[in-house]
Amino acid sequence: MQRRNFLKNSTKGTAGLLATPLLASCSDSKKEKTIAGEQPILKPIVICTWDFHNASAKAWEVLEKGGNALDAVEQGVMIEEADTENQTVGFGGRPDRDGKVTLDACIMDKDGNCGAVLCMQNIAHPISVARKVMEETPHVMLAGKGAEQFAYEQGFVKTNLLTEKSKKEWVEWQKTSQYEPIINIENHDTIGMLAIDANGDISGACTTSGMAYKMSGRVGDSPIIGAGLFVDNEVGGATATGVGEEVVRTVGSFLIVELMRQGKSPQEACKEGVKRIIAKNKDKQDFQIGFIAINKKGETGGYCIQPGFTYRTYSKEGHANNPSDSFIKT
Ligand code: SD4
Repeated sequence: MQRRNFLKNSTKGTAGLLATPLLASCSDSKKEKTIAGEQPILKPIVICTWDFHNASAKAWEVLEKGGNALDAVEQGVMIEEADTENQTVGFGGRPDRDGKVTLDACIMDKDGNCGAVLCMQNIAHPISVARKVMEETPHVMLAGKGAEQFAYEQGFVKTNLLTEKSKKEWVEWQKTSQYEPIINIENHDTIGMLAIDANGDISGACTTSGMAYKMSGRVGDSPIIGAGLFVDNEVGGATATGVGEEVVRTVGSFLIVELMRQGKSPQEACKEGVKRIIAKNKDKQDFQIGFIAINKKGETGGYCIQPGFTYRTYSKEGHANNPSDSFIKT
């Protein structure tokens, strides 16, 4: 039962009796708050797109030691940025059609502070540069050469991000140069991560090398606050993976957080977010979008267009790779 409904009901003759235990149970903010008749808040907890066990385990390690959600999501997604086997994030990411690896990332904290880097080259951990943009500059986004220059000023080291494997595949792709920005289960692994720490505060991070062989200068949803990621510490957070252009068109993550504010569960909100995208693409649904969300109670959800999307959860209740429900069933 929602707290507001509970209070409404409690005025029907039993207010005096019921109000006291309710207020008492909420009086100590350090304790896990419970509202009469509701489950206790599940925290800390971390959730991320796809089956990124190592990334979610790293974030959980930070949270379990009492670390804050911002450090947890940064350190969690850094695992994927460093993993050259993941060709959609950071070092080892697939290049644009000119052979340049350009990275997008953003981060958002409990106070609504945020930072992003767009289309940045030669830096292995764009999420940490995004955090520096948030913490060390009066700005929210830095793009291209400016972002790279700022990273060097902050002590980041120039790194060639194009691995032999990604280079070989790009050389092969050039034989046809067929530009098919279709994203499905086989060719994308962007990581979006949301965490609630022991204080109940929420932060999120999202990082990607974007679409393989994209046009030079192309930026997707992942570094765009509101599209690829949004956090409101009063409500919850959401993040996305898939065809960024479609996520931007609906400002997907912001939409999902607002739907949760209106009372939808994370699951219902993600489903509605996907339905809005479907409504704009009535004749063409051969692409993938996956949304995940978490609310203030630690409830989680995910929804996607094509079957195959999964998301990881990690809390004291254990960890799991959860298959997401999808709009298209087979
Ligand atoms: C983008 N949303 O750049 C990203 C791509 C993605 O897994 O999610 N790939 O549009």
